[in-house]
Amino acid sequence: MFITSHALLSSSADNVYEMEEFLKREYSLTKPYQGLGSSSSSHWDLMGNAMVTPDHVRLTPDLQSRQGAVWSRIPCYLRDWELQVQFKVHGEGKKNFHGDGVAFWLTKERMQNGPVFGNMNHFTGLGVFVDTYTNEDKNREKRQTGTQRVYPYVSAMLGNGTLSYDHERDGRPTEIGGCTAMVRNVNHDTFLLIRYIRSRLTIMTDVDGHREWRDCADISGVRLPLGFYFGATSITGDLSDNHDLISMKLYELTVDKTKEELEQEEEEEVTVPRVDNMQQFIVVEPEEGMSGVQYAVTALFSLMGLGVLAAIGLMAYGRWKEKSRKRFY
Ligand SMILES: [Ca+2]
Repeated sequence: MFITSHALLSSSADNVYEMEEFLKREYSLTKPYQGLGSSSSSHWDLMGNAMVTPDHVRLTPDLQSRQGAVWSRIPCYLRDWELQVQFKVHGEGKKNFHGDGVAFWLTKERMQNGPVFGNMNHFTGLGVFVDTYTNEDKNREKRQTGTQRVYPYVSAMLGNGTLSYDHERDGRPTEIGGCTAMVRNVNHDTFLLIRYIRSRLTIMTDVDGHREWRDCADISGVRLPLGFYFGATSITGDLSDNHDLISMKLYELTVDKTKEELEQEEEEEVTVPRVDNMQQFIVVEPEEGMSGVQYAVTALFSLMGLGVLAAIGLMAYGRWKEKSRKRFY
């Protein structure tokens, strides 16, 4: 695979500016957010409680029951791209008393209110969630996995219009990849990178102030239709936080493709998002339960153990019987 050196350079946050020539301004949202929310010349729409300040777009303030969003007005027809997001989550709430997080989208639908981080459920396309509040029943998780996932947690979901985001389980049944990312109330800048090359979705984070991308998720065979919209949304409920979007920068990635590959792309026009390997829709929780083989081996040893116990029991019974006979005669 060949991608331009500029694209490779983007693996380091320090080299962000090396890629300026590939920056697609029509899909990017950067300071000073010219005309956003008012002017018809803006490429973005503002929604709900979202507010523009000189330094950021505040999707929600640190107040209960708010939701806000920004949505691109222009459908994206780029096949290979990289989205670099700078954002900030901060608030007064103590640990575990803040929420709910922020989400970044590339979807067929736009400007919809809803329960999935401020966007509609049953969406069509890609959602990348920065979930700051654990809804999953902690006892159940501990019982099932022996461990507990640490939040904030970044996760990706590919919606096909019918898949439902399970809020009570933090979207685990539909998660295709993710990682922990300590993004809240930190003094340094926090970034998220979503890269889509050759149907491979890579997510990286830069949240610990080292200015280095860290692997978060890597899923191949992700089929996304063209013509979807980028967006960012956020929601607060009983618990709240400031969810600030500082920038969304979209870069076009130049990928050298063979003639066959190009022809295939043309022929196999994707209309509904999907992941080739459906196994990837299953949440990987290695500690959970036992695999088939483990189960069989365990069952075998259990049976053997029972057999040995039974043999010992029979022998003991036999001897006891013999003894009691001896006592009688
Ligand atoms: Ca959650």
